[in-house]
Amino acid sequence: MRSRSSKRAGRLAGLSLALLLASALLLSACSDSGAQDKQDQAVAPKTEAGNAAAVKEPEGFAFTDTMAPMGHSSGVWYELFVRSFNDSNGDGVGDLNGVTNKLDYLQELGIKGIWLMPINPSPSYHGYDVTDQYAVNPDYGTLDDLKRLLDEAHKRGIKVIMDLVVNHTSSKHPWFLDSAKGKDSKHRDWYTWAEDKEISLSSLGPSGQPVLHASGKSHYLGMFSQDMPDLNFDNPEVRQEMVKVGQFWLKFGMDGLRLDAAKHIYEDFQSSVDDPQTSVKNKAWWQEFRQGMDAVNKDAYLIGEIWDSMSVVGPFLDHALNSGFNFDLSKILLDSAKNERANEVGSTLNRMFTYFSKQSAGAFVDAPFLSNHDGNRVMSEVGSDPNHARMAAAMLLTMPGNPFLYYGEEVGMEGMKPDERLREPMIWAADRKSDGQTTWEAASSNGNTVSVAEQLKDPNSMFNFYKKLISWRYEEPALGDGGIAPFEIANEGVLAYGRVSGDTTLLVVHNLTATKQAVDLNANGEVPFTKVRFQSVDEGIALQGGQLELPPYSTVILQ
Ligand SMILES: [Ca+2]
Ligand SMILES: [Ca+2]
Repeated sequence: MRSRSSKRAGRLAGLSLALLLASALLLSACSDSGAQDKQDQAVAPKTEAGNAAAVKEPEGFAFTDTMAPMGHSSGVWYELFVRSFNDSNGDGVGDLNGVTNKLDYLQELGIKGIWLMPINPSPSYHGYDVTDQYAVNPDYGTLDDLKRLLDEAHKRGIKVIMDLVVNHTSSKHPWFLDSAKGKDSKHRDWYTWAEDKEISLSSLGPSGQPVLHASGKSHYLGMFSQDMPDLNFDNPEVRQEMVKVGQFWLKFGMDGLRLDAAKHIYEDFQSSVDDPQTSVKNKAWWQEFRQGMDAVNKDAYLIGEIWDSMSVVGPFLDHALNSGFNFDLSKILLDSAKNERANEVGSTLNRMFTYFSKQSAGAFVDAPFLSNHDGNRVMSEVGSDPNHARMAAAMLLTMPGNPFLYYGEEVGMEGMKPDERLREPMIWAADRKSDGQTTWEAASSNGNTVSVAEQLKDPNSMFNFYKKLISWRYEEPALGDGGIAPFEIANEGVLAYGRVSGDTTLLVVHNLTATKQAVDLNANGEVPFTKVRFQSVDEGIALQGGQLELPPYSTVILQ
């Protein structure tokens, strides 16, 4: 997977070649997108005004000629499942006041933004099937509690966004109950009925799953499940209503929205996956939504779940969403940590960001993450090896953009599929009956997890490791805002990449392995890095004349 150029000339020429290749690859990868998109991708990026424009580098050394412009990072974010996080009233169910009570904890970790998983009323434990978009789940508290959470978060410099489930509702939502009454009901066309639209009952979903569900003598579309009927976005009333919902929460004080299943607005059937109209219609809808949100708050942060490759994500960043979660990157980082193998992170991201920058006119902000509520927890995914979990974190937290943590990741919580095991109670104290501990379900994957209270006291804990790495990003803004460039090292166990912003050029080097590694940074030409700016371990890192020594499982940032 990892290509290496042994000659310095190869590295220097690498960028323009990489750009050409990227354009060619994108052209073939995006054969379904519109002609304008194709044209955009074929054009090499210009040095536009931005925070990562042309870089002055010492003579004889160059990462890249240009870095694709991108928007500013707002810091490290934290995805939080309210039901499992912290309980304020002793009923064992996490709630909004419980989150408020832990804002000081999140501030100490260095969190600048919280993503609240669904907080609307819902019949399910997870809440992704909403019955009222304008209310708060009574299990979690009241609108007043939410207001207080927002006020207290803002006092601490923490932004709050919430999950907005736009693609579908609960099958118990009053709109759907009305729609199901019959062809003359007011909300009939708010959902997709196979018989009304002459859709074949043998139609399958994007991954070949059944998506048409019986209701009386009719069948409705529910892409995810029969409990989650898809809203019909061809109906202008639906579009207006969902814009109104988004505006309601921004006016309420939310700093933005995490948009669930963003690509499934129009990707409903197997036949929609390859239909160019799917991408065109998705983009048009999210641009309309963006305009609606801009009317209330131009700074609203919109981040979408587009669980797909970069060629699918790109169009969503065109005057629509600020960010798409980087699903491709999470796989690469976890694989590198787990297998102690350096993958092509720098070149892959450089190519990806060139494309995203073009699509977004330089405005996109990447959203890297390791895991979320839909995937195995990091610690479990890397074989319960804390060294691997730390290296995954060290890679994540030296990536451009807004890194997202999943609650409990910072204390090494475990959990493998099924979903319930990924969403277990946060472990606050050694005494599992302490104040705030949620008990709505057993934390059965986390019997051995060292609690937050214990980790706060231990300078070598996973929590304090995360805290240290997060603090680097605020000391050196280039880690958040800068571009990324590949740096070749002829050692499979050592991953390196450049981070570049304005006049700042950094080299991040990770030893992913259990053994000491010595690397010659000058192997392909002399490098200008003379100073250790940050290091993840207290001892064992040495830099002299381009010779770098790295102890096992360590990260260093050179300048
Ligand atoms: Ca409670
Ligand atoms: Ca849909």
